[in-house]
Amino acid sequence: AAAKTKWFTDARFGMFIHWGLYSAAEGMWKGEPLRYGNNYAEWIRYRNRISKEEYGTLAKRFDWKRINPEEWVLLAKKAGMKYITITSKHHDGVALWNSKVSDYNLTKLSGTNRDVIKELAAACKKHGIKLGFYYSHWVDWDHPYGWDHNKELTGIKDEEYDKYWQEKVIPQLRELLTNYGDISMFWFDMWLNYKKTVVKKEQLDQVVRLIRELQPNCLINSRIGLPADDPGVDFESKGDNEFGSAYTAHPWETSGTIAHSWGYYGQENEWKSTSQLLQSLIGNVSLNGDFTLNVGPRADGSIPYEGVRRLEDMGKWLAKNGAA
Ligand code: JFZ
Repeated sequence: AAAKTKWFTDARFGMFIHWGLYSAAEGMWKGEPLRYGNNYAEWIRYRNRISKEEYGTLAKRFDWKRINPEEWVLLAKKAGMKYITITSKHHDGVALWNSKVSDYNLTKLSGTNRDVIKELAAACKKHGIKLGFYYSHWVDWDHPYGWDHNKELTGIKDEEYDKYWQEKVIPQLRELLTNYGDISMFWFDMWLNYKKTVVKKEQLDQVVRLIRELQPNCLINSRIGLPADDPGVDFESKGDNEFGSAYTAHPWETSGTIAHSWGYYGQENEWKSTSQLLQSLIGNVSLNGDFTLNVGPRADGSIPYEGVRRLEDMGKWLAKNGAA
């Protein structure tokens, strides 16, 4: 197991990318700001109760002449990062790739022939950066039987939820594990405990088996919802405020975002300072952990200047002071 995770513990620093239809909304919907909650711009479909059809029109705002995933990879390299984890499907249920499982994906909705995941995979390969996929398995606001928090009130039958799992989660993961070359990790999302939610242990085990079968070297994070010492978990994902917090025997990382929101937020005003970000990185590395730092590009693919500047400054610091 140690050999399998060596690249990850050696990597120290990675890039998280939150990018999807929500990036085009920029935290505003029809002149109304993102409704109150966690203030995450990527939650706008749920917070502002946007219909499927209307939400889909955000795809028209993507500027395909400008979008170039290779730029993300080059920036990651400049910052001294060794891997990239991108939101292949966030809670909104929209696949970023040209998925055959559901037409509700970025390629089809924006009427392009581009597949951003394919382009990112090629750029990562070209520049020696490892590629991982964030995939929202538990929450899906699009599939009629996917989980959204309204279902805490309405309830959902186990058979219905399994329909979502078998119709969408499993076939989409199969696509991601088959069509995009070597995948270094799957970063599943949400703290969930299968004993307390709609998700069943067997469903999580099914996902683990699929990954082990198709890509035995691909790492799986603890946010899949299994205990950190479960054989299905390769590394532990800590929360945004758990930098260098507790020693753990397992390989681990903290994911943090460079501002407050994960997805692009036009009104963002909580950018972390470069020294705070460096302290998070150093704090984790001192306890043998990684730091996965998130950026939220706009719908034209560009990363805001505030983010670029911080990543470049971190890269400069690392070039001077980091271990080779
Ligand atoms: C989740 C997502 O809802 C969010 O949109 C983003 O993708 C982030 C990386 O993950 O948000 C969480 C979930 C749990 C905690 C914090 C953010 N938590 O328990 O601290």
